[in-house]
Parts: sequence; structure tokens; C-alpha cells
Amino acid sequence: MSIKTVATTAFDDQKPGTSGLRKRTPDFLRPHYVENFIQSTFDSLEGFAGKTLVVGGDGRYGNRQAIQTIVKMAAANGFGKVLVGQGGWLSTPAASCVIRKYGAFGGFVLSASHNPGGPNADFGIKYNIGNGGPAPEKVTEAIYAHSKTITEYKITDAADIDLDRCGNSQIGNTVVEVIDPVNDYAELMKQLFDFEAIRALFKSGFRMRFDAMHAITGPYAKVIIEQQLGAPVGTVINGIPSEDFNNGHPDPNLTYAEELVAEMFSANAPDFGAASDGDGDRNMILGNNFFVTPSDSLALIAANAKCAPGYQNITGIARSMPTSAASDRVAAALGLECFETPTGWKFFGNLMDADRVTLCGEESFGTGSNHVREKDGLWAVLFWLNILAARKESVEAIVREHWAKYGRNFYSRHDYEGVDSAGANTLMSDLEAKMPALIGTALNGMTIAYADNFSYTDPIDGSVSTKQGLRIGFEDGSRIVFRLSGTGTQGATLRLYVERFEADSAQHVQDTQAALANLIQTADDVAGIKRHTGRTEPTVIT
Ligand code: G16
Repeated sequence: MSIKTVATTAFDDQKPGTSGLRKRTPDFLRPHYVENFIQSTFDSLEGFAGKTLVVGGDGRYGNRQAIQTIVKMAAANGFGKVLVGQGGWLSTPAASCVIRKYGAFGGFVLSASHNPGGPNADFGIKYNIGNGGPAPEKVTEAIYAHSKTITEYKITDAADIDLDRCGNSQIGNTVVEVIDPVNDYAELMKQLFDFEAIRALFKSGFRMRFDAMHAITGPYAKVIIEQQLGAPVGTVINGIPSEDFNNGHPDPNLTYAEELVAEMFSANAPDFGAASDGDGDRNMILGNNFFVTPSDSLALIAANAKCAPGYQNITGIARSMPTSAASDRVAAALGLECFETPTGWKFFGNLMDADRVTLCGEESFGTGSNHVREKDGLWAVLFWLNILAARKESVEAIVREHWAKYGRNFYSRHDYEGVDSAGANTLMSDLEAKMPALIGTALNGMTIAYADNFSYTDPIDGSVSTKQGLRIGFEDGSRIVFRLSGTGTQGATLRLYVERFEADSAQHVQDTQAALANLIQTADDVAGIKRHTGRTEPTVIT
């Protein structure tokens, strides 16, 4: 085995977005593209000689090839050990778990998350630091800076490792260990939740459907839900990961998880339904003919945290800015700190490391806690199972009771996917320009209390993140928020977030879109969505 130094030319498009570098697969297949990004990452880090690197991904097209490259480059760059999930598999939360458990220096997670996979779909690479969480902005900015000037990378000429067999092999001085991708994660879940109570729930005839959407959570859900918790075989559907998610779109929402949604909204629906995304960090929670918004799910989990043995003492709750304020109400009632961060799980890391928050959540179907430093789809599902096992009520009854107690934050997100970037950028810049003059004026009968571009100062390290979304808040507490997605790979995706608080429980039966109709109309009036995007309606409504 020898180490080769390979001359390369920099690419100018390796800027990590909301969650790592995500692009079309053909972009990653360009010669040296993966190598440049990996070397730029190594060149941005210090002190990893002899340390451990974790590598795994969601099994999508390109996963195995990228892993072979990363392993050989890690050896050439001086890592002492590389831990790789068998088959190249590690869900995003499992990768975070493994990094933390084995005190690794960091890890690479290969995934484009909820985006489709395949030779003509999407791929992604994300670097996570030693706390198990996505690299903070100062690291991703350093990676980007290196990627623009890189001239060479290091790689060994070793043979490919056998990804399918657990065990150790050696590349020069570097040990490569292929590990079971599920064990460490399943072990952690057992420590957090009351498995006995959940087993009893399934024994009592409780019916559940978990849709793994042909993605990475399948193997985890089969082991934990079917084998360890005793749910009948067949509870987990679409449980075998496929390189292109069976030609599907592994995004667990009401639009893309259509098989699950059809069953959960049928006459003979199971008691509980859930789905997870491409890399296993997102979740959708459904009851019998009932949808729980991710924002409500976070609030519900917080309010019922004591049902789970691992959550007897929660310190605080954090949510991303566009996420509804439902969890703020729970935090206030429980006397907990609560934080509003920009979109991106990486912003929760410092708060969790400092033990200021235990639970975090985002409207984008992400919920999690300080057990790892990623959001965790299956964790959220197990938390709900634990709550259902403890309370022995239906999902709908639990949510309605919560609304009656705390009030209901009617909430919806409208996505305009793949719109023309120029039009989307103009929409945002025009709106931002007129914001100062909007304050104090009335729109469709509602007076604007504030209008700004959200900026966040991290309370732990003082770092400032600006331009995180345009917010218009009204005097009655309602608000509309506009953001351009940082995870899309084609054109631009405009996200409109709409929220209205309703204290009166007699009004909670209203349909969400109807309850928000005036705000949705106002958003178009003020921002000219139709005019700028050329679209008459959103691609996805959640
Ligand atoms: C990623 C981030 C999340 C973010 C989501 C949507 O999730 O980790 O924090 O909320 O993208 O971001 P955007 O609105 O910019 O598209 P995932 O599941 O894609 O890793």
C-alpha cells in the first residue's frame, strides 16, 4: 500500500448548505469531486492524527463508492481508525450515536436526506464533528474556503474494503472496522424508553404501521419495533433500503408518504402511523385519521416527557424560527428555557452541549433530543409509542386535550419547489426592501407588529447568523415567514410558513387551511408569490 498525492483543480460550487453538500448525483460523479470535498474537509480540521473517523450513509446510489474513497483518503491523511456501517449503512442519527459512543473525532454522513436518490437524482456529503452533530458554520465555511483553492489530495492505493462483512481490516497503519449499523443505536433507545410498557401495548392488540419509504430506517425499525418491541411482522412496510428508494421520494409528509397516508386515513386505519425519510432523521406522526404537525409533536413530546424513563428532567426546549410556537407554551408552563434558532439542526448543537436544552424540533419533520446531535426519526416514533403506552389514549385524544390546555397553534407550510431562482430571489429582496415601511400598517385587517430578516446570536459562543428568513408578525401573534430552502438541488424552493394561535377550544375543530386562509392570502398579497414564481399553487402543503 502506498499513499498517492493526486493533483486536482478546485470546483467553485462546494459550499455546504443547510445540511452539508447536496447536489445532483452526476455532479458528485465528476472526476475528483468527492475527493476534493473530503480533502478540503480534512484540510480544515486539526488534531485528527491517529483518531477515529465514522463513515456511513443511507444506502442511496453512490454511497458505496464514496465510502471506499473516504476510507482510502482517511488512511492516507493519518486517521488511526475508520468505523464503517455494514453495507455502507448508517442512518444519520445512528452515525451521530456511533461518533459519540466511540469518542470519534468526527464522521461523514452520505445522504441527500429526503431528496430522491439514483444516478439522476441527488447525493450529499455532510461532515459531523466530535459531538456527533453537523459541523457548525465556522467549519463549513473553512471547508468551502479550502475547496476553492485546493490543488491536491491524498489517497492510498489499497484495494476496496469488504463493506458487507463485519470485522477489522488494515490499510497501512489505519484499522478499518465494519460494524453492525443497528446495534449501538438500538442499545441507546433501550436506555431511553420503557420497552416493557411498549411491548405490553402491542400485546394488547394496538395496531401500528411504520413506513420506512424504502430507506435506511427499515433495518432499524424491523429490529426495534418488530423484534424487540414485539409488533407483528409486517408492521414495518417498505423496509428494505434501495438505492433509489424504489424510485420514490423518501420525504415523510402528507404528499410523499402516500401509501401510509392512504391507510391511516381509511376506515380500518391502525391506531398509530409513522414514517421516516431517506437518512432516518425525519419523522411523520399520524393517528387513526389524524395528522400531528411536527411543531405540535415537539410540544406534545415535551409536555409528556415524563412518560419516558430517559426524560425525567428536561432542561429546556429549542425550535427553529419557522417552527410554530406551540412548544414555547409548554416551556412556559413547565418553567423551562426555550430558544428560537435558525433553520438547521447544527444550531441546536451548542445549546445541547451546554445542557441548556434537552428537546429540539423543527417544522421540517425533525424532532430529537440530546441523546445524539442529529434529529432522530425513529426516536420520535418510539417516544410517541412510549406516550401512547403510558397514557392509553388515542393519538387524536391526546392532541385535542393538549390543544384544550395550551391553545392551538394553527400551522402550515407551503412549498413552491423548483421555481426559477431569479424570480425567487427577487421576491425575497423586494419583500425585504419594503419591510421597514410595513411595520404599523394593516394588511387584510391585521396590523403588522414587526417585519424583519431573522438574525440569531448563539447564546453559547456568541456567533451571529444573519439573513435566516423574512418574518412578518401581526399584533394578534399570527405570523408569516418566507425562506428559500438551503437543501434543494434544482432552481429554488420557496417556503412559506403560516401560523395563527387560537385559544378558544371551540375553534380547534376548524380545518387548518381554512383557519389560515386570511394569512395565506396576505402572504401572496404582500410578497407576490404567484407573480414572482409563476405558480398558482404550492407543490407541497404540510
Ligand atoms: C435539513 C436540516 C434541517 C432543516 C431542513 C430543511 O434537514 O437538517 O435542520 O430544517 O433541512 O431545510 P431547508 O428549509 O433549508 O430546506 P434534512 O432532513 O434534509 O437533513
